[in-house]
Amino acid sequence: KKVVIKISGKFISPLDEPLVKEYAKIIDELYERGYNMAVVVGGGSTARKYIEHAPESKSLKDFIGIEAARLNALLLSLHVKNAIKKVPKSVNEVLELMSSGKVVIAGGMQPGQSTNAVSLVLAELMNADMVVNATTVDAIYTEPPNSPGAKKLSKVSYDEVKRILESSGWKQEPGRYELFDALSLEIAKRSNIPIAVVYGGDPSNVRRAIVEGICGTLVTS
Ligand code: U5P
Repeated sequence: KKVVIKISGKFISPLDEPLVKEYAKIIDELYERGYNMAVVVGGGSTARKYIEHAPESKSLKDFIGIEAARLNALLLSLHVKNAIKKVPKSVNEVLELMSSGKVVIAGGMQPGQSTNAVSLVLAELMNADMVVNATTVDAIYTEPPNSPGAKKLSKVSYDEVKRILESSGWKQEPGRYELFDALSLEIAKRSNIPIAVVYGGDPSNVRRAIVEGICGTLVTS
């Protein structure tokens, strides 16, 4: 089984080493059980801080966010026994590193998107069965999770996720691509790649999604 794991930078950062180690353990365990994996790590609060202090150009802000995500990715890769200790900067490098059979751990790639888009591109490149998105919410809701009428969705379409995000003021801005960026949903849709949304604060949710198929929300066509 081939999977891409996208982990929010909120959970992979120098601010919480025990959690980084827990993720590393689970990735090694899945690798040793025969799963073929790529991992993408977000920029978290480090990226947001750098973005805040970068010059007023969206691409420059994205650019510094990319580097922050790469640094978090490198941190994780150093803790994962079966990972390549090099963070790819392009599709070219991703393909090269993937041919090693080890776990490739990526951060950002290019401006105009978030690490979510990177995870879907990697999923296409390796023909993955699914993407697990370990994020800051446990599921996708009909409205923003903290609003009173919000209902949890166990399954939702790519188009519906887009509608939900748009109705809550979705922005494609550096450091503020909420939950999914637009590109990630486009790529998931064109290649029909299911995305399992789970709460990333507990790494065992990732294992559960991959091994048992249990997740907060499954996004499909
Ligand atoms: N970013 C990009 N391109 C990428 C990945 C990330 O421009 O391929 C930038 C965005 O500004 C993003 C930030 O908000 O780095 C941190 O990534 P993320 O944690 O939002 O996914």
